[in-house]
Amino acid sequence: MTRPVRIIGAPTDYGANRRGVDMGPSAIRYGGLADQLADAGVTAIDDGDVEAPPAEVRDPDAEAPAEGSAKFLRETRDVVTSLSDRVAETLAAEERPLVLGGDHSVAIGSVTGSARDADIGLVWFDAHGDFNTPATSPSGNVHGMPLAAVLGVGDFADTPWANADGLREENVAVVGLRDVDDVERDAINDSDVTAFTMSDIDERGIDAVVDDALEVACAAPDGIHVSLDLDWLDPREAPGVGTPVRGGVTYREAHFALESVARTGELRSLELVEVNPILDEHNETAALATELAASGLGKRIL
Ligand code: EXY
Ligand code: MN
Ligand code: MN
Ligand code: MN
Repeated sequence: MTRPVRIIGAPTDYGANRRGVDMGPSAIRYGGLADQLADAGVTAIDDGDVEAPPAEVRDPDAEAPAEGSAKFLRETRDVVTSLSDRVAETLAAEERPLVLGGDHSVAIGSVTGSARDADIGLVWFDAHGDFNTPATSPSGNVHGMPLAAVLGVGDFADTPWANADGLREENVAVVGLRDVDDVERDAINDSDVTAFTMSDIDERGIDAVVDDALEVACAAPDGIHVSLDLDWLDPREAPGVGTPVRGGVTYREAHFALESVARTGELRSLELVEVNPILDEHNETAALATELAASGLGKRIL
């Protein structure tokens, strides 16, 4: 019997430079999530959303980082702290969290919650490195920083609410990179994170790259968190994202990757982020997110 899935929405756009991604959880639900999970043979409980007041009524500079820029840092801390608790409580109840973003800053909550009292691996499917810190960020947008945050890179070492206890760089793999800032590149290369670019996928194929990424993550004893940024896919497949980058994975490659995740039997928690229905075409990116969740949770064709 597989664990029941608990759906937790995190309707934020604090970390993104475009409004609309805060409607991601609704779009993903409307895009057929319940039906897809039922098709996958998964029992799902929808836990609603964590509280996230609209950005309009908040001050982006209420809390400044020690150095550099990180907009809506206070709001991000509040949301990810409650999300982290919800994820940890879900796992303690022997259920599997499925987090719906929201911009990618919500991963700080998902990963810290999943890595509480557990040593986990992490697979990060993304066009971007998300390895900036407030000091290095060109934008001040926290959705470009969550991977650095959970690993305690740079100034994030002094930000306890953002660091994931049971996560080591050695157990982290990033897959699909094609838009990385220069300072991020250096920071990733200086770390023990394993990173695969789109060129690696071109050269070796999705199967070999995803197998290697899963081996890195599954070396951790307590299962893996999968963070799926929909901009990992090519914008032709997933137009409804705030930071599209040409040259991403195809529909089939994405499904294959998530099917490979399911085959490991190690999936502990999953999140779908950066779906922006304002930029989408007929909610197709949200619908695609629901399909990929089903693949990751073990939907079988035969
Ligand atoms: N590297 C750029 C920045 O830090 O501003 C762009 C980040 C986009 C992050 C997207 C969600 O994955
Ligand atoms: Mn991202
Ligand atoms: Mn991205
Ligand atoms: Mn294989």
